[in-house]
Amino acid sequence: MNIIFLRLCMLFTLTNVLTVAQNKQPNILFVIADDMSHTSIYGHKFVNTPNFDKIGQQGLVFNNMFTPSSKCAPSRAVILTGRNPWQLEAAANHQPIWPEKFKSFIEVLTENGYFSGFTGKGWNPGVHPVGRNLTGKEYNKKKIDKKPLKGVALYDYTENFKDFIKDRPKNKPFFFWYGCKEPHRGYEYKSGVRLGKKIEDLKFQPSFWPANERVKNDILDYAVEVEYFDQYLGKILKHLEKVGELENTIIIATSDNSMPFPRYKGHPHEFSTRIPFVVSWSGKIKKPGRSCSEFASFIDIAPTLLEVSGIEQINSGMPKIQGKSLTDFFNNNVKGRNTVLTGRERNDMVRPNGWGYPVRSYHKGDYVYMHNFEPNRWPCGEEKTGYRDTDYSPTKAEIMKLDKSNLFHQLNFGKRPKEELYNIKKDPFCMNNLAADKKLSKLKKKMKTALFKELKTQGDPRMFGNGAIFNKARPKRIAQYKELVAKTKARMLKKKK
Ligand SMILES: [Ca+2]
Repeated sequence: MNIIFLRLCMLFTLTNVLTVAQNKQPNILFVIADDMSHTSIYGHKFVNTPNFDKIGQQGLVFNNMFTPSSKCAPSRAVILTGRNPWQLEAAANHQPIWPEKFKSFIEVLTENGYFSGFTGKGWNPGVHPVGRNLTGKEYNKKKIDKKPLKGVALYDYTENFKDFIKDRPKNKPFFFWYGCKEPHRGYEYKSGVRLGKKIEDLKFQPSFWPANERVKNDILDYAVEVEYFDQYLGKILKHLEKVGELENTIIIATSDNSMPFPRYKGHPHEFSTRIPFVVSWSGKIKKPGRSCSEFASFIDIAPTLLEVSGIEQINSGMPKIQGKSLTDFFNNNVKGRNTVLTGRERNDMVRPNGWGYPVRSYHKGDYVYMHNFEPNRWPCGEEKTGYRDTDYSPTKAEIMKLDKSNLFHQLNFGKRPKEELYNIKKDPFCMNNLAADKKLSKLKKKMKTALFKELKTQGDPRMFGNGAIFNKARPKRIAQYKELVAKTKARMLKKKK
């Protein structure tokens, strides 16, 4: 009797220990590059990213992860809130004032016992709410002595991570945001070739850029900054292992938006909104090493990280999250993820009256339907702004040299029709707009109806005639349009002389 009682007691204790161990909140390492479209795990041979790839090899590779807006501030706002840009008021735009009502999931983690911090770039650029840390405490004191590439930032991401780990209370789980500033521009021209890359080996060449030497060099200069990001990732992972926390850490590695090149960053096409995304979590991912092709969105990140840390959304104080936790991917049990919505509002201030370039897109199967709400506006801004809604670059300069009737010029800077429809499988660079194709008119109508229906459900102001609210901005920001036009004019005059 006594023995049975003792055994029962032991079993009870053991079960309790197991439950506690199973419920231990994991650490979270969130890795976010700035303007990166390529890593070698996706088969892009012109970059070598062994550390990023290793996370995917030990976990999951997402083939169809989308940011709903391919520009820094709105994309990061989506990550933090789990809401689509059109559900974020001013934060749909670039460089906004953060609306007070939106709490970030990292603030919620911190309230629930996490020790949270970031290095590099957190949520930016924009005006932060006073007294709040949207991505945790800043760790940016450590700088490098000498830049190995002229275009990189001075942050020593690894040393800052080490400082964070030193400060961490041992009894608390942590959240850390490695916000690498690379491969954001500017680049050191011909640094790719200087570091051993070969122009003749480069296979990546979108069909809407000239395939000349200057453009190819620009791509290789971007490639070495991608690798710079990856090298720091490797050092951070090594330190995580050294302090014995690798096993209990869920790692997500991605980028905020696509590469800073014409028709990519800031733009709404499929190749521009689809972002590299890998996750690892020791022992918690079924059949690790898989890649998944179901659709997912950056709105799914916040609910995932709340779920894995055992926090109920309803108790988070966050406005309703639109995304859905990615744990079904971890459990190899994905159902019903066959569509995704993307779009954009205002990026750079390149139009009068605070106007943006509103777009919403619906991705399903091999097709994407895109709705341009204001086809009379210029997607990159007018010529007199220098098409500023695309970052300056050697590639951009090469295209601007061309005649305006040239197809490259039109595709990169020209106006777009109200509707665009592409078959991504046959036409990955979206060169052939099928919106006027009679054979596809039924499909187009179906996709548009589904898109608008879903946007209405999500409360998109554009669906209720209130799109003008996205034009609002602080006076200082509105004034940037006139300043930009004046600056561009002065630059043109100087060039002529
Ligand atoms: Ca960015």
